Amino acid sequence: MAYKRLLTIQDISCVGQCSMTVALPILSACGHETCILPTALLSTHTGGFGKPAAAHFDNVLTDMWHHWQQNGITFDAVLVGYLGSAAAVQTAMEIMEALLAPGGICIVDPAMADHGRLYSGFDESYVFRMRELCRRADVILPNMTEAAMLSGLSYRDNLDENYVNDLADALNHRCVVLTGVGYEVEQTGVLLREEGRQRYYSHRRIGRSYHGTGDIFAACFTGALMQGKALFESVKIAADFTQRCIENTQRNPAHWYGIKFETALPELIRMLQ
Ligand code: PXL
Repeated sequence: MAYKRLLTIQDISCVGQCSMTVALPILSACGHETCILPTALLSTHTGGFGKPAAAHFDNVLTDMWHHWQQNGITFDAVLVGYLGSAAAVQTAMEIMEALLAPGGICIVDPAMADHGRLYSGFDESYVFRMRELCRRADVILPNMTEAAMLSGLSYRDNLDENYVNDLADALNHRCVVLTGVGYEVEQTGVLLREEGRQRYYSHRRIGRSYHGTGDIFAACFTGALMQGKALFESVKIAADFTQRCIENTQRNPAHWYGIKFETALPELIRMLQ
């Protein structure tokens, strides 16, 4: 198994099974040294608990990575997730520029929107900055809403292949992993567009949509890719793992706020062997 040093930059939502509390265990289970840069501390995610208590770390982010730089610390991959402020987007951009090891890659999940709407607290200027960040990434992982916002096309929830192709074209990025691409009620999928070549992984859509699935997918995709799996193989592993996590959470209304991803970690480790 490869052992890479990764950095993930995202918030810590203390309760809610998303962002850092999901990425760190998944990347560790994938066998990688995982360093973290938390951009903010929130009591919960912003998806259903009301307004969280929050502290943003904008003032210390630059000192943090400068300290790493003084120590000659670099990363084989940087995974960027939910950031939460314009300053944190700027920091992520600077880190991607300054701290990548030779041959290292930057993966950006532009976590800012879903179901046709921005997450609370974000506005057009955040989308603009995220567009800049995505331009600098090697791989971007938008859902359909984020892809529409990044590309400037209007959002649609009933998809057809023409619209999805137009969206992938309009993103105009060398490597896009588009999630939530479903054409039927009980089906969804992931579209990989890489240097003009396109592949689609279709899988069963289970139940309603769950909070944090994008974060699970992004961490698993990154962990698999850094284990030397090919891009499309990493897409499949991440989609299968996410689906298994959802299966393990279904039929449990008390668990409306997140995904029981921990229950599927042993399976992920097997998938990577
Ligand atoms: O899952 C993405 C995410 C991460 N962090 C916070 C969020 C969300 C989505 O709503 O609110 C704080």
